[in-house]
Amino acid sequence: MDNFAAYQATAYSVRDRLIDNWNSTQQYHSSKDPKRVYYLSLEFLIGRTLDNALLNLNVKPNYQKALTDVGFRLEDFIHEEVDAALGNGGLGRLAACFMDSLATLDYPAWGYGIRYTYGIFQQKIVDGYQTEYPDYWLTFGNPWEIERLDVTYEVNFRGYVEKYTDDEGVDRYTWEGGEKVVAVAYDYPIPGFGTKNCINIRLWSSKPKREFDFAQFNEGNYDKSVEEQKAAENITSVLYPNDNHLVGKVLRLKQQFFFVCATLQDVIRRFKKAARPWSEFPEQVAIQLNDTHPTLGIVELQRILVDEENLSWDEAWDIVTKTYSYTNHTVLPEALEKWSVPLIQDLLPRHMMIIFDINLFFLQEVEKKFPNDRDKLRRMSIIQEGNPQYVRMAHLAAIGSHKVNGVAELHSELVRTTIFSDFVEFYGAEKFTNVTNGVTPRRWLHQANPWLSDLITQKLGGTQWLKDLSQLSKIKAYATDAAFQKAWMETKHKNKVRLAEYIKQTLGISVNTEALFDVQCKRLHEYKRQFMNILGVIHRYERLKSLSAAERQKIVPHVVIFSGKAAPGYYIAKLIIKLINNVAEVINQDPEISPYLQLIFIPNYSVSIAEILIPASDISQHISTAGTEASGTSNMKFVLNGGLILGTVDGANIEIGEEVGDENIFFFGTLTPQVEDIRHEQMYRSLTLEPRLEKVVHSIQNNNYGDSIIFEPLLATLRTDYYLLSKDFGPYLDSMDKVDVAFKDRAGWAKKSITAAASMGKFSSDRSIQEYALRIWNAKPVTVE
Ligand code: NBG
Repeated sequence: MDNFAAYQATAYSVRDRLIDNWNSTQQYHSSKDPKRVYYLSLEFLIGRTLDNALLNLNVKPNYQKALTDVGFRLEDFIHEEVDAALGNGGLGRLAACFMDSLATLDYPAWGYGIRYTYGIFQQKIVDGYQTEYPDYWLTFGNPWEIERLDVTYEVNFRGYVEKYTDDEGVDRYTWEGGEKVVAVAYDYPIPGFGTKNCINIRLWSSKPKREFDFAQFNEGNYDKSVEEQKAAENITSVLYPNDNHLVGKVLRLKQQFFFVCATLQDVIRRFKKAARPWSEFPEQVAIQLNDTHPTLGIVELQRILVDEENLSWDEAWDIVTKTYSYTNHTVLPEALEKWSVPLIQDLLPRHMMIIFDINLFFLQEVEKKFPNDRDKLRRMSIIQEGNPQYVRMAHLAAIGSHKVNGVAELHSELVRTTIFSDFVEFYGAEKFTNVTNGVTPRRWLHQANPWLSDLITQKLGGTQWLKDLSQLSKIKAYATDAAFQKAWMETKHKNKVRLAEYIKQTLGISVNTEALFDVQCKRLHEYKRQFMNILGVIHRYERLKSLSAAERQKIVPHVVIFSGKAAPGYYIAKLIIKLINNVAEVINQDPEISPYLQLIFIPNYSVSIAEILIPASDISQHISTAGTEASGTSNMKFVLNGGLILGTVDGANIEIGEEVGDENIFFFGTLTPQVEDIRHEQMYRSLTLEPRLEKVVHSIQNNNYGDSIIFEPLLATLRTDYYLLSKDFGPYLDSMDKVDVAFKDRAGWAKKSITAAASMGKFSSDRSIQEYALRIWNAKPVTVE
C-alpha cells in the first residue's frame, strides 16, 4: 500500500474510538450484569473494517475532510485494506451479519471464534484452473484486533482419566491432560450502528505453554521439544477450506475443542464474578452453536459441572440443556459432522466417556417412551454403530440443546421431517423451530451501495430505515414514478460502471455496461449448479452464432459473471471453474458475439468483491436443486440492491418470493417433494438428456471449448444426474427467456426492481436476531448510558 503509515494512523485513530465505546459498554454491562448471549462460531467472515466502523460510528464525513486537508483520500485507504476472511461462505458471513445486528440492537453479546493465522485461501486462475495460495492476512499487522495477553487459558488434550469415590460415596472422575497448550484472546470490537453499544468478537490463538520441556531438552532432544512447541501453534494456523462438506482431520477436531474449551473458561469466569448459584447459569448465559462445529462445548460444560464443580449429573445436564441452542445449516449428508470414537477417545478420553453416558441416559428415555423399538434406538443414538463407531455431532447438539433451528422455512421443515424426524416425535415439535436468516443492511446496502442508500434516505427523509428495514416498504409508492425510476436505474448503472472498471483493472476486459448483468457468485458446489449455468451460457452462445446479424440485434445482451472458490480437494467443482474459463476464452474472443454475450470469471471471490459485485447485478442466479440450499443469504443482498432473482423454489428464495410477489422473481424447476422420486426414477432407466442439453454436451465433446478429455469426469456426472440438471434445464432456459422479455421493458423492469427491493424488510438480520432473542435466548437489550 502506498501510504501505509497514513492508513495505519487513520485505522488506529478509529480503533481508539471503538475501544472507548467498547470500554463503556463493558463497564455498563458489568454493573448491570444482564443475561449475555454467546455466539459460538468457527467462522466469522468479517471482510474489511475501516469503512464499516466509520459508518457505524457516524464519523465518515469528518475523516474524509480531515484526510483531504492533509492530502490523502480516505477512499484509497478503504479500498486497500485486506479482508478478514476467517470463513468459507454463507455460514461465516451470517455470523458477521449477526454480530452487527447484535451490536446495533444493543444486546449484551459476544462472538467467540478462532484467530486463524491463514484465512480462506487466495484463489488465482492459472490456465483456466483454480490454484490456491495462502492468505497472509496478518503480514502487515492488523489494526482492528487487540491482543489480550492478560486473557489466556490452558487447554488440555489426551492424558488420562482417574476414578475416585467422593465423600458421599459417588463415583467421580478427574482428567489429567497430557498435551497442554495456551489460548490467547484477540479482541475484535464490533460497533453498533447509531448506538454507543460496541460488542466484541473474541478470537483465540494457540500458543505453546511457556514451560519448555527441559527433560527432553537435557536428554539432547532439543529438536523434539521445539517440535512440540510448534505443534501447539499449529492448532489455529489454518481455516479448513470446506464449505458444506465434512473433512474428518484430527487437527480440525483439535481446533473445535481448543475453541470451546477456552471459550467456556472465559464465559464461566464472567459468570462467577457475581456469586450466583450454578442453577442461575442458564438465566445469565445463552450459548448459540453456529452449526455442529462447537458441539463439544456441550460435553465440556457437563464435564466442568460434574468433574470440577461437583454437581450431580442431572443438575448439570439440566443446566447444560437450558444454556445451549443449536442452529442447523444444512441437511446435505456429506456435510453432517461425525467423528470416529477412537479419535475422540485418544484426544479427549474423558469427553468420550461423557458422550457415552449422555447417550445411555438419552436412549433409556427413548426406550421408556417407545418400548421395544430397536430400530428407533439405532437411528436416534449419538453413536453410529460400525467399525469404527462414529459420534453423530448433530444428534449430540440436538440432545444437548433446548432449541434447534433451521435457517429458512423450507429448510426448517426438512430438518423436522428428515434428519430429526425421530427427535420431533420424541421431544415434540416446539423444540424444532425456524429462524429465517437475514443480512445487515448497514454493510450490504448503506456501505456497499452508497448511491442507492442516499437515494432511499432522501426519499424517506432520514436514515431511520437502516435500523428498521420494514420502512423500506414506503418506497413502493414510487415504483411507477418516472423520475424516481430514472434516479433508481441511474444508481444501478453507476454500480455497473464501478464493477466494469474493476473487471477492466483485474482482467483487462471491457464489458458492456448497457447489457444485462447476470451474476452467480458463491462457493462452487455441485448442488449450487454453476454447471447448469455454464451449460446454459454455451447454449446461448451457440444460439447467437446461428442467428443472422439482424436477428441478433433483437437479443438482450448479457454480461455473465461468475465468482467463487472451490474447496481445494473438490475435483468436480474445480473442473466447473476450468470449464467456465475455457468457455470465456472462446466467447470473449469472438468479436461477432461479444456485443451480445460476454463471460467473466472474477477470481478470488471475497466479502469486498461481493460489495462491488452485488450492487451491479440485474439478475442473480440462485439455482440449487430444490431442498439442498438451506437458505442462501446473497439472494437477499441482491434483491435489497435492486437486482432480481432467477432461482429455484429453494431455501430463502421462497420467502423472498412471498415478500416481493410472483411477478418480481423468476422461479423455475422441480419442487422439493418431487426431487427424491425423480432421482429414484433416473436410477432405473438410462437417462436421456434434455435435447438442448444433449446438444451442448456434444459441442463440448467436439472440443469446441478446449480438449474435452479433461471434462469427461464432469460430463459423467450427468449420467446419474443426482442434482437434476437435465430435468431442470428446459425450464431454466425458458425462465431466462422471460427475464429477457422483462428486461426489454425498461419502465417495467425499474418497477420490478424498486418493488422487490422495497419488499425486503423481513430479511434484515435485525429481524433474525430479535427472533433468536425472544424465542430462543430469552435475552433483552441493554441501552448503554
Ligand atoms: C450454509 C448453507 C446456506 C446458508 C448458510 C447460512 C453451511 C453448512 N450451510 O444455504 O448452505 O445460507 O449456511 O445459514 O455452510
